[in-house]
Amino acid sequence: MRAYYYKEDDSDMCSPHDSGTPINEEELSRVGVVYYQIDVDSGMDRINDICAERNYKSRDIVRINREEMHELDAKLDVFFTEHFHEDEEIRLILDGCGYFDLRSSDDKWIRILVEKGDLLILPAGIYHRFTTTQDKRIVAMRLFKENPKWIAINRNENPVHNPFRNDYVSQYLS
Ligand code: KMT
Ligand code: NI
Repeated sequence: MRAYYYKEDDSDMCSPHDSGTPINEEELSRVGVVYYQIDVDSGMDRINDICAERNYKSRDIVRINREEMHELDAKLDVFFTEHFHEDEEIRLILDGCGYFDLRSSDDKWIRILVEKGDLLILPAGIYHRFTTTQDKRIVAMRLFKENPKWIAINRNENPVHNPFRNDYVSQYLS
């Protein structure tokens, strides 16, 4: 995992956009983001423990690559549209790399490079987006609590009136 402020430039979304200004785990925790490093080759014990502690009851695997994902570029455009969820977004990277971009407390983009062994937990209500690195290949385990509200609420110009977003704002941004 490596986090830094995102630099706006003309390169495509899958290029690094590295401003050179790093962000540490403590700063991430201030916007509610939790990170664990997992040794994914040494079995599932550690991940099972985290799931038990945090009440994650189900999981599945998403494989993003040109061969296995229908209309890969269209899917990536959807993932890269700024949104939030009413549940945590929990991803354990099993192979490949990707970028999670999320909003800092002053509404700048923070880019997080994730790779094998990174477990990233985005809190409910945080605005974020996802893309792969330029090779467009990543395998990730998605972890869920029971019955997650798995919709993406896209950002637009109007303020949202959503209790989950409001809870996030009052817990982390006020
Ligand atoms: C999401 O919700 O953005 C995804 O599932 C993207 C792939 S997870 C690395
Ligand atoms: Ni999301």
